[in-house]
Amino acid sequence: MSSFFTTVAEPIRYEGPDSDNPLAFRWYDAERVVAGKTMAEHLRFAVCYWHSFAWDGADIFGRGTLDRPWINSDAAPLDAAKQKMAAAFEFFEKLGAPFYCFHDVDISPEGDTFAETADNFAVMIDEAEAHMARTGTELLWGTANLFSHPRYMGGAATNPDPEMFAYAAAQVCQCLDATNRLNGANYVLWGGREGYDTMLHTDMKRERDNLATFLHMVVEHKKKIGFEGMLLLEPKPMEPTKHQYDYDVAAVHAFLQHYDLLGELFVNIEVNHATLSGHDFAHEIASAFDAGVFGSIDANSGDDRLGWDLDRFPMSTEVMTLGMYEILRGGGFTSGGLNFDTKMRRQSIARDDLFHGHIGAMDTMAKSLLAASAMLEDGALTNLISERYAGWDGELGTQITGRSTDLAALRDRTLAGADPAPVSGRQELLENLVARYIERIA
Ligand code: XUL
Ligand code: CO
Repeated sequence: MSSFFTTVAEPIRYEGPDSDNPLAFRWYDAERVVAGKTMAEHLRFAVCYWHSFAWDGADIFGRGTLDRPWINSDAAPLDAAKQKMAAAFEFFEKLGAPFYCFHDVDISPEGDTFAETADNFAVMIDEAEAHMARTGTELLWGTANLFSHPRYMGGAATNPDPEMFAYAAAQVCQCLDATNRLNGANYVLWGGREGYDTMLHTDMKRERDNLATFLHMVVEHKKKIGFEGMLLLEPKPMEPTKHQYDYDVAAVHAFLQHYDLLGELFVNIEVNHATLSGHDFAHEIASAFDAGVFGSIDANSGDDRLGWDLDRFPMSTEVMTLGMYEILRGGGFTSGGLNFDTKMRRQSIARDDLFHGHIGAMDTMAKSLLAASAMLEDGALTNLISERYAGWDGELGTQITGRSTDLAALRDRTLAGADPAPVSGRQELLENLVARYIERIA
């Protein structure tokens, strides 16, 4: 058993909104039933390995600030990886997060050759399996890091060199097998550098075709090994590249349609990526349900003034309520969940800061669930939306949608004097209504 988080002696418990204990949940009560399911079943929280344990706070201007002794450690790489994993599982257990997520390179050191990397990975998958059995923590998803190594500077599946495509395929094959062995609920493919920095050296059609071929190979392998989880693409418009092919949910949906991949791949929507693409989080969720590609969520937030993927903890109940509302309206998660793709600020260097970040985020999501489910149950918004579109169920509406009229007939009708009166959209009233649902959470 690791004792890295020594200042947090007890598992975090629910103490209710009146608690002043910063190491307690005020809203997340795992067993509380909301709209027929427990909060734990609705929210399916996961902690991400990369920001929490594989990153020491280094940014483009300065070296690491966080206390992560296994990074740059003198210990043998596998020993350091085991120390990191023990601390990670200590954290998952004390926080009471039911799931975690990892990239292959987060949990296991890379060797000098792929064979050596694969051996290390096998050791660490055994180690993860033992920790999971001991603690009951489950894997929400695994993924391969196809963007950090210099070989991927020009992309992985979209690399101009097929050798890099092949290397990426090897990595995904290993990681999908491991995710399957660990009973992962899903497998994620974020297109780290699947895009371009400049069109001057880019054959975009070839790159998109190759990406589709890669994804078809992943689908085939998934079927071959009998992996039952969802395969998820994680849309992001830019950063690190200038333009990424998986720009947003709509672009991913069009890509899947074009390359005959619909029904095989779904989306993992990240809040900060939605912001970067110029969309609201709720918009991306609604688009995904509408297109039948909704999968899972990376819950985090950006910053109003910094246009970068900052991966802050989600702390806005206003934003998250509208997101949870769309998730509930769409039917909720199946195998997906809420992964905190979030990182500490560089100055948050106390070990227990990692708890404070996650506790606040879990409470925000629980509050948002309560507000959203009350809104949905009362039909507060749905009734107003039905009223707003009621004309489409009337005579004219059904004539238009049933195509029993045409452009000329509509002109004649208008010439004959039809002169519709506009009706208020009532946006402010509705915003106040949402605010009241948030105020009333109990
Ligand atoms: C990067 C990002 C990744 C994916 C997994 O912006 O979100 O961490 O979630 O590769
Ligand atoms: Co993410």
